[in-house]
Amino acid sequence: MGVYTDCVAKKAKQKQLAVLIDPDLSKLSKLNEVILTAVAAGVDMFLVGGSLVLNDSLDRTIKSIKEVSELPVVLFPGSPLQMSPKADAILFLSLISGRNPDLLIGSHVLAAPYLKLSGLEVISTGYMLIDGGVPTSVSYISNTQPIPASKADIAVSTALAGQYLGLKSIYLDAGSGALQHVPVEMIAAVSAHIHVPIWVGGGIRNAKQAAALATAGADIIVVGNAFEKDPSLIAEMAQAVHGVSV
Ligand code: 1GP
Repeated sequence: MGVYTDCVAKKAKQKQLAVLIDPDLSKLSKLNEVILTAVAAGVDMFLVGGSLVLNDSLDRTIKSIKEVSELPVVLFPGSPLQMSPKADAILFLSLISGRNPDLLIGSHVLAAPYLKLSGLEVISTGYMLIDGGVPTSVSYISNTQPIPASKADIAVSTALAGQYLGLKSIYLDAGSGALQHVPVEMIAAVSAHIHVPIWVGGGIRNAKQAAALATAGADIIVVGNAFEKDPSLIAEMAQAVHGVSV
């Protein structure tokens, strides 16, 4: 069964928790601690990627995960350079909240032949940047404006457009280290209008927030920074997310 098929099947049964590992930020000792704690906590998958990956840490990170876990490893690339056939799947992100043609289709054209050869499962994903109260790396590097946090209607229209274009999932991201995560009201509004799986990440710091977002309609909660700082949060966050009824 592919990662996406698994996601869709689980969508009807259980909310999911994905641990985001930024290969550049993860010191080796902390990386192993995060991976082992996540596996023990029963998380659903690992996402690997970041705005900048400055060395060969991508392959090393995937290898470290694969050594101790059979969980899916999904690339969450900040650029077309962040591809590795060692992963299981890739979120093929189109930045639909922005109007930068390179990030809507240009980089995808460059990446497509590599993806074909790589054997990676490709999950087309409408990536939506939502204002999290602080300028983010994604906003700066992509040269795009986030959707204002108060504009749930714009988020709904954008997500719907992405679904109508055939994108297989939608990712609402307040950006790594956001002051405020994506508003619960926005997730509820988007989830009421689309049927594809919804990923939500950026600035989620505790189990209460994760559960509230999952209850509002997020299918997969993505957490990076908070786990990097305190891996002991992973178990309670996994329990909270898995405990939300669907
Ligand atoms: C960022 O959604 C991810 O793209 C996760 O953000 O690192 O703030 O958890 P955090």
